[in-house]
Amino acid sequence: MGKNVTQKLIESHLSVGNMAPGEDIGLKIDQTLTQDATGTLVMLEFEALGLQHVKTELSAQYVDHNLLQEDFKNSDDHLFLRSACKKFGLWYSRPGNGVSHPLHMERFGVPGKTLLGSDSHTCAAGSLGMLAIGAGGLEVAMAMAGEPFYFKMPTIWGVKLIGKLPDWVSAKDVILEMLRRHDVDGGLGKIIEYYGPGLETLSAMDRHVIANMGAELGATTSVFPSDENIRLFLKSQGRENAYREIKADDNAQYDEYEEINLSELEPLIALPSSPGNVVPVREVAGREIYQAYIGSSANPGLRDFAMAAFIVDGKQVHDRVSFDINPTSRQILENMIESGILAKLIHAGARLHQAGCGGCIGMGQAPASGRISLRTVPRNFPGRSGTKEDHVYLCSPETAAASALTGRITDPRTLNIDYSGFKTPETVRLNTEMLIPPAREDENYELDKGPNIKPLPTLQPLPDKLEGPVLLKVGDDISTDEIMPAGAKVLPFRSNIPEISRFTFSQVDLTYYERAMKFQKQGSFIVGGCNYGQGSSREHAALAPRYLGVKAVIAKSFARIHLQNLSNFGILPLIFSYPEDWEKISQGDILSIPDVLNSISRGNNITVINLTKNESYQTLHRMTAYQVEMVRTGSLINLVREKGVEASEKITQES
Ligand code: MIC
Repeated sequence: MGKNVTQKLIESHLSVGNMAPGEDIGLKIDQTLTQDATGTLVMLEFEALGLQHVKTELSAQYVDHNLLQEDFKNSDDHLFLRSACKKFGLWYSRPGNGVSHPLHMERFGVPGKTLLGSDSHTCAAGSLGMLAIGAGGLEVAMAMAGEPFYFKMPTIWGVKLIGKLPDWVSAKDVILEMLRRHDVDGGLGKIIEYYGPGLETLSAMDRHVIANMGAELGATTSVFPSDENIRLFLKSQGRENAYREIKADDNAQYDEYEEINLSELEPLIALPSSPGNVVPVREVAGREIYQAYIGSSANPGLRDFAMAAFIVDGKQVHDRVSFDINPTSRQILENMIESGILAKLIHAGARLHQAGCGGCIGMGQAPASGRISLRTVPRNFPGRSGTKEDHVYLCSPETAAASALTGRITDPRTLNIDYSGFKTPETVRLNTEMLIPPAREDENYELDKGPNIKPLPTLQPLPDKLEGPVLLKVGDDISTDEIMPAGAKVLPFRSNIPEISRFTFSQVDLTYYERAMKFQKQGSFIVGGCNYGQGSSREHAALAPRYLGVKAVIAKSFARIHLQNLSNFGILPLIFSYPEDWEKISQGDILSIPDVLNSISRGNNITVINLTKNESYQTLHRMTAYQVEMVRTGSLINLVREKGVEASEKITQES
């Protein structure tokens, strides 16, 4: 039987297991990506694991998230990362060079390679025919040390694209259509592979838009073939020699099938406060807006800015609207300048921000209270914009720019502008100056640690018996933004766990930190609904609760990256065998799991006793033998210290 692109990518990197869905597999990782907001922890972990130098083909560290420098903290982090790159042998992308995902695609992406990144949108590089996966920082640190990446072989979901996008409809509407159909958990346990004749009309950057937001579907990653459009993209970046064709065989099969007729799509928009709340723009047209925001890894391409410029050219945006332009890379900014795109935007009233993630993670540009903000970013989880009860809608650059003009949500088709489209340029102006290559022999280089950079907390092994209160009970789809917010106030503490832990669950319950501190020694539980921990890869959403004493999270289901982060930091992730038991537990109930150490090694069934209600519940753990050992020893770091960096191979072979 012929192979699809995903199978080809996995097979060529398989180091443990076999490719049957549900099997535990290990993959060789060729490249890693880290960004500053997660990278400081990755470098501290690399150091704590006693590792010396990266062993990948290429590892790149970007500084794109924490760019506002209100005091020394973020700037100290930048210098720390610079020193870690010199010491451990990574590329360093300087602050202001831009967002990791489009930059990685432009400068380092190679069809056929694997990429592991400590950012959930690492999957964007699937646009180039790479297998690119977002993961927790500890796994990225292990991959930097040359260790395989372990995960359960997903099912492969073939999405056939036919037809051609109509005028005013663009790649963002394709991924919004996927979210409209399948919501934020529709991709759990799946790799999405796009194929079919519709691909011909989608440029590499269009594919980036679609692959990037596969993260919002909960998918392990998204994959595109590497074809002529990829060759043209790499050529325009001066890297045609990196091109290699990778296509599915003619008789390739998929585990699941779906079809999207591009010709039938229309402008779509995700309503607050979930990327899965998608409706046609026309259904909400006319609502008054405060902000129109263009940029981020979800719409990073020159075309996205060019289309916005085309719409506002020679006009003025509405005087209520903050029209925020966030160039995604310095190179794109230079091309915007050279082609006149920037002048058109600025003239029309745009507010220009530095190249980076900016308002997408609440690093400035917070919207006015109770007002609508239209953004081309990938996420609109509650409060993520920095405004507590925000109203963020996700849409294409076309819809955002059209709405900026009228001051109301506007379907771009109704402006009656003659559509010109965008022709992807064959050559672009390159800027590689702010990417600093790895130094060769700098193992003695001192890590530059400012006063806010604190050592990782020591995590104790799992005790024999867990007993403590349910400190918080939450519903479905709780995102890591709700567990541990991002934003300008919190992000500067990413390298200081005791301080950042003060913000744990602050979006949901302001009393959580105080209450948790009382049980820090004894331990406590969290009860969650479906898809617990969706969204980002931030380890802080596991490490901070752990620091506050959380011993187990019992949920109906978990998001992939967060589930792994929990076991990496020694929190027991348990799944209700009977989801209706969620109803029976109340916040404040005292739960107990006696003989927990033996129970998790013996099998998958764990009984949780509710001492307050005199009931018991059946739960399951789906951990591998390797993960059980992490939880037993207290964390992956403890395990590696006990058994060496090859712990995974030893344990997997023994089990
Ligand atoms: C995000 O979009 O949520 C982030 C901020 O990029 C995160 C990483 C982080 O929390 O630092 C992600 O997507 O993993």
